[in-house]
Amino acid sequence: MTSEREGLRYVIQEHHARRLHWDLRLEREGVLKSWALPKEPPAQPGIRRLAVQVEDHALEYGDFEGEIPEGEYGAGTVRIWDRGTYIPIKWDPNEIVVEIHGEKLRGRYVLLRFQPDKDPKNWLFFRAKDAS
Ligand SMILES: [Mn+2]
Repeated sequence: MTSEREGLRYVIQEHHARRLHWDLRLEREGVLKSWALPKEPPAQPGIRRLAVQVEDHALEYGDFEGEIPEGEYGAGTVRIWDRGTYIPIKWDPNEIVVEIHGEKLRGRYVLLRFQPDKDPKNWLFFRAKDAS
């Protein structure tokens, strides 16, 4: 397992399933915490994307690229859209702040559970404004 000093694993897989989406995954306690984004993840501040939390995935899955066969869950093509490491700044039940070091996404990002009681799977994912 990666140590926190080196950074934990971060990956986004572009998933051409029945509907195109992006799977954001962050290593946490030996698994990949996972969210599905219906729209492309934002590289700049000011764009908030819905991120629907899905089941944890095994760490090894973060390297997966290829075809999920027809008839299986998530059938379609998976490609690595971005990967790297991240540092957790804050990991609360309803708010996660991370420093992402990827190729496409770099900087401080926030995951915010915006309806914790009504719809706990729904989060917003966005890049924080740069600190001045
Ligand atoms: Mn997916």
